[in-house]
Amino acid sequence: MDTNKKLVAEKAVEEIKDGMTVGLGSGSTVYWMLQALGERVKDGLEIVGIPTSQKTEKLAKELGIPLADFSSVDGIDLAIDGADEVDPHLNLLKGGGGSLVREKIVDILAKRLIIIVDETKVVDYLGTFPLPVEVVPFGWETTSKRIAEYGCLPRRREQNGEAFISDNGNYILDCDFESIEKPAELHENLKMLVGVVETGLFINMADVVMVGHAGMVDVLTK
Ligand code: DER
Repeated sequence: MDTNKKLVAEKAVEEIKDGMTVGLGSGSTVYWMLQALGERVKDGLEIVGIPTSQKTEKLAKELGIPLADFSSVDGIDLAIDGADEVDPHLNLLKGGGGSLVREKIVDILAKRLIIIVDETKVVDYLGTFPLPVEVVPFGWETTSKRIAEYGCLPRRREQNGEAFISDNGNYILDCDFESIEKPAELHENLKMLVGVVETGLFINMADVVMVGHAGMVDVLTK
């Protein structure tokens, strides 16, 4: 049982107000956020959600959370998402769940981004967790070699013995950097490489990080 994840997820849902368009992140902490949001919708909360993955979309529908897409909304009031790592500057390493592209599209548009994690995600430097990079399948081997020149070992993510395919039809390379001292610079360098769609480095995007630990919630802001 993810006690601390459930606690922090329920705390974040308190920030959702009637009439909001809400970015719905992905992952196991967000799972608890959706459960709590579904209860509030049952009690009459009026919102629309923009899901960041097919998995989130499916669960939100099962919970009766009204959904919309970008054809019908022109802004996002609040996004709530998880992360794999959070550094002291609130920079994030994300993509462990393979949804980093849609997460970044939604999260960067949101007027306010709240990240929900348990204490295991708080680090001094990003990079202990392998950095996910989404790449176009065509020529991925050459893209991988270019990424490796920045000092990592890219591994194509597999699922059930086959290449993992993202919701966008791309591959994910998990890149072992061990420690990323300059995440903003690394993101810019990788993003420039042909074949790279997006990296899991979310730089200067989080407004608030809520950390669940020992039955309490710490609220971190920049
Ligand atoms: O892929 C992501 O960035 C997700 O938000 C996810 O990795 C968050 O981790 P969690 O499943 O521990 O909440």
